[in-house]
Amino acid sequence: MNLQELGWDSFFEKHFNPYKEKDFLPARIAVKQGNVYVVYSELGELAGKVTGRFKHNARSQSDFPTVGDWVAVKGNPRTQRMTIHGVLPRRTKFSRKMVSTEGRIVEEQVISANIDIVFLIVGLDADFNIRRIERYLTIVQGSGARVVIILNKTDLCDSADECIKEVEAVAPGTPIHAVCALKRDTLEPLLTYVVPGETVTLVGSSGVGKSTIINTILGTERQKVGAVREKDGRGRHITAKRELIILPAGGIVIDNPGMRSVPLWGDQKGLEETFDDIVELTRQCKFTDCQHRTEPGCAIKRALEDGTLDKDRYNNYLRLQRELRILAIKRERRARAR
Ligand SMILES: Nc1nc2c(ncn2[C@@H]2O[C@H](COP(=O)(O)OP(=O)(O)OP(=O)(O)O)[C@@H](O)[C@H]2O)c(=O)[nH]1
Ligand SMILES: [Zn+2]
Repeated sequence: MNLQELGWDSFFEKHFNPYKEKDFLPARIAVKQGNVYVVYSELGELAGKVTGRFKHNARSQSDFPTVGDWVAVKGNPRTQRMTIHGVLPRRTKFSRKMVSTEGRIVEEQVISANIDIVFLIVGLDADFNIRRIERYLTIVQGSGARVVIILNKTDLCDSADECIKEVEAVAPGTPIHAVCALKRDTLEPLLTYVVPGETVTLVGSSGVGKSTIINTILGTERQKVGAVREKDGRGRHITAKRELIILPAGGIVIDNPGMRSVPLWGDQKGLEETFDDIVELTRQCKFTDCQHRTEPGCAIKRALEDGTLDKDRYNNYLRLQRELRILAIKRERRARAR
C-alpha cells in the first residue's frame, strides 16, 4: 500500500514532520470498533489502540481518531500490531451532535475525517424533496468537502429533467448527475470523481440507493469486501467491516454507519454557503440590523412578495438557522462547563 493511494499529500506530510524524527509511521484509519482500530500503512494492515498517554491527554471524544483520520503509529510488521500516538489535523470532518439525557450538553463526535468529495444521493422517487436537499447541503458544505449531487432512480421518475432544474436552482454551480444505480453505465460519470488519492463518501436518506451505488462501483458486494477479523484487548475476536475501501482502480470510498444518518451539526458557514442568495438579499436591506419583519426597505420582504425568493426556501432557511443557533448555545454552555 503506498501512501498516495491512501490519500496522503503535502498537507499531511507537513503535519507529520514532528513525528518523522521519532520513527513513527503514518497510517490511515480504516476501521474503528470500540477502542480497537485497524489502519492502512506502508506495512500493510495493522491493528491496535491508542497509547495510554494519548488517552490521558485527550480532552474530548473528538480528539480520538476516527475513520479517515491520518495517525502517527508505531507498528510491528511481524505481528501486524500497532499503537497510535497522535492524530494529524483534519482537513475536513463530519461530526454528529450528542445530546445528554437532560437534552442539554452536547459533545462533538467526529464520524469521518479527510473526505474530499461528498456524493449527496437523492432519490427521484417519493423521497424527492428540495427542502431536504437544502438541509443536507447545509451540513455537507460546512464540512469543507466538495459536493456532487446524485439524483438516483431515474427509472422511477417521469420528470427527471424538471427535478434537475429544481435542484440546480437551489445548488447553483454544484455538479448534478442523474443516474440509475441498477444500470452500471449511468454511473460512469461518477467514476471521474473517484480517482487515486481522492476520498469520497456517500450521504443521503435511507433507501436512496447508497449501497446499490457502492456495490455497482465496486463491481462486487460491499458486504463481501469489508470483513476483517481482529482480536480486541482481551483476545476476543471482533468482526468489523472495513469502512475505508480502496477501489481496484484507485480512489477511496468511506462508507460507515454514522455517515449514513448525519444529523445537523454544521455551522453558520454551511448555512451561508447553501443560502448565499438570502445572505446577499439581507445585505440589501435598508437597515443593517433588519429583522425582515415590518421594517421599511427590507429586501427579503420585497423578494418574497415579488416571488424572486421562494417562501418555502426562506422558511427552511429560518428553521435551519434556528437549529444551528440552539446548537451553538448548547455548545457554548458545554465549553463553559469544562
Ligand atoms: N428502481 C430502482 N431501485 C433502486 C435504484 N437504486 C437503488 N434501488 C433500490 O432501492 C432500495 C434501497 O437501496 P439501498 O442501496 O439499500 O439504499 P441505501 O441508501 O443504501 O439505504 P440505507 O442502507 O438504509 O441507508 C433497494 O431495494 C435497491 O434495489 C434505482 O436506480 N432504481
Ligand atoms: Zn430585511
